[in-house]
Amino acid sequence: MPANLTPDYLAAEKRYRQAKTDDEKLACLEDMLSAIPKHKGTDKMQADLRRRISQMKKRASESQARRRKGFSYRVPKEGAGQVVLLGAPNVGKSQLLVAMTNARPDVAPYPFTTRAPIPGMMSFKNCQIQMVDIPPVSDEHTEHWIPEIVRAADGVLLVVDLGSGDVLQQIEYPIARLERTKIKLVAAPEESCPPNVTQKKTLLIANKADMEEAREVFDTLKDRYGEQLPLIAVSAKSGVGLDELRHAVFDLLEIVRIYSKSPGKQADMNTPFTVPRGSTVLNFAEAVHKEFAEELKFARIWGSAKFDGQQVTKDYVLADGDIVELHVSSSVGR
Ligand SMILES: Nc1nc2c(ncn2[C@@H]2O[C@H](COP(=O)(O)OP(=O)(O)OP(=O)(O)O)[C@@H](O)[C@H]2O)c(=O)[nH]1
Ligand SMILES: [Mg+2]
Repeated sequence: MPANLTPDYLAAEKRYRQAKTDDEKLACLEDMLSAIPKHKGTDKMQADLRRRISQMKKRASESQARRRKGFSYRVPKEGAGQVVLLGAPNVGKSQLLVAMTNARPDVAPYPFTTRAPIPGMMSFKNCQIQMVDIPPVSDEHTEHWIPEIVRAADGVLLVVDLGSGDVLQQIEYPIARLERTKIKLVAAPEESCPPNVTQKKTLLIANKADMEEAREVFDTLKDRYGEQLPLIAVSAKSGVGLDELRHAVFDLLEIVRIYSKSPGKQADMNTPFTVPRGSTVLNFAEAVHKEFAEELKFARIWGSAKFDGQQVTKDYVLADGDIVELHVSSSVGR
């Protein structure tokens, strides 16, 4: 039986995809459930929505309980991917979060300013990417939970200070500290790495490029680490290099943006889905909705296909920016 989803439902689903916080997501899921037509054709979708609402409520009450006990250091992932700002004290991690995202952590000219993880969202190419600022890693003191935050992230920005005299130590110490917990910071996953070691894709961010001595220190850094990790010079204060950094973060996540289109309608080019690079039409359908994947017959593609609107099979590999029109055996989603 066709699902005949209403404009109200589709609008709520779109708001859900744009929602940044768990509270917003929960409100959208509840709107979707109240707007979905109640008949047999939508039974599975209704059950799925109820399950997601109850999971979201459970998560909210768990995090409330954790907040009552103290702050929670786990940062639930939001958006297209999560990267963590790792580094020695006072290198400008929090200033970078301010420069790149909507978050407003404390920034101060003394070490150990940041005491808890602070997430922010970076908008780039119509995607929302989560950046998490954390307390410093230092031989004086390192919060014991930092390795777990790094392990859970999709990537690491290892930040150093081009204005300081100990830039090599600012790299060596965090690398060694994480190695003790079997985390290796890498440019790209290495096949030779033992299976019990977690590899984390990392960018080396040389901050404070506006400082007088920065050029010279950057050259030293390039000689020593340029081959090992991708190196980007930035100034969180002046904005130099931040555009290159946004591109590099997007690339690090290895995602592609796919725009969904309904038959006979224009695609919404403001809110792409993001799926891992190499995803097929079927993987994309799964990301849109389980029902679409189950009922998928074929798709039409605008973008990477030979001609606009070309019909492709489920195993077609999508490219960044593709517009996809999913065709399903019932009229789910029309
Ligand atoms: N000149 C210059 N100063 C910067 C830059 N980025 C940060 N700073 C300054 O460096 C100091 C430390 O910045 P924070 O962002 O608080 O450093 P942090 O790495 O978060 O420090 P902790 O939270 O203590 O680990 C502040 O005085 C900032 O204003 C930059 O690009 N250029
Ligand atoms: Mg800080």
